[in-house]
Amino acid sequence: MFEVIGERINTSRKFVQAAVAERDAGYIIDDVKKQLEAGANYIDVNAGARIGHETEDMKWLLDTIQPIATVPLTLDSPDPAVLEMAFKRVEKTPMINSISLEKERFEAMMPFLEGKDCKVIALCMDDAGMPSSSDDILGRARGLVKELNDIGIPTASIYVDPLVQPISTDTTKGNMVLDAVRAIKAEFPDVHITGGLSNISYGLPQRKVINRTFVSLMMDAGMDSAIIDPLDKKIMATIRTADMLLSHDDFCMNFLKGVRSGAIES
Ligand code: THG
Repeated sequence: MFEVIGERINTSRKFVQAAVAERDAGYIIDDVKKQLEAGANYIDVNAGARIGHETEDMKWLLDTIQPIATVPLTLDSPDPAVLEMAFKRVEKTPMINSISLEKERFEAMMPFLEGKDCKVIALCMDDAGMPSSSDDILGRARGLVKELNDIGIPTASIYVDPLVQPISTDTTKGNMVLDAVRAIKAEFPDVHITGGLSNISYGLPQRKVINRTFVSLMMDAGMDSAIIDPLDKKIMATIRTADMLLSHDDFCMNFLKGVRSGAIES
């Protein structure tokens, strides 16, 4: 089944940033509970936006969320020192977000990841920047899978983020990432595909309809996870429906459950 990574606990969001600054635990707990009720399979925690405060903000967020976290957390930071601290504070096997092929980040992350029991999001980013073709994305995914396998992370624990890019300036960017996902899944059937989706619609109006149409195309290509707002009822309904149509929902049970609870409507 498709895995939803709830993206809302991120200090780049204005109200979350204010709640973190004021140490308003009630606001954070309420938000996480809503994401869990909406069906989040992971809760992403990103404390990167208050410069100079990431370690203490992450610590406080984790201590606030941990007691109510019925699902594992996605620890979202580029800094291995923050991740090391965070890793020690979580009870369930976390997902680490993320490693990339950028030299500095890669070299700092590898010793942190070696020997750890965790899932890992692997960004198809390197020092040349964003990938420029589907072959480029595939090549980077290949490099990341090999390096992570070499330090003992099994392919089934790797979540490749192919990096979605805007179609407003280049309409081939949709096909580029869709083709890459198909190629990655053909070569590594056990690998997961995840990522944010909203970049696809950057620069265009009515972004949400673009994002949710795109997620269903990505799911056909092999995407089985995404970092999204689970309180966006329409994208959640699209994901549940596409999962059923792709035969990932035995007896249509989750779809029917979603309809009965009112989460899915036409
Ligand atoms: N890949 C991976 N990790 C990621 C991303 C990704 N982590 C961060 C980000 N992208 C996903 N998380 C968020 C969290 C919040 C918002 C968007 C992405 C968000 N944005 C509002 C907007 O864009 O309009 C504005 C924020 C606000 O409320 O002020 O909410 O791609 N691996």
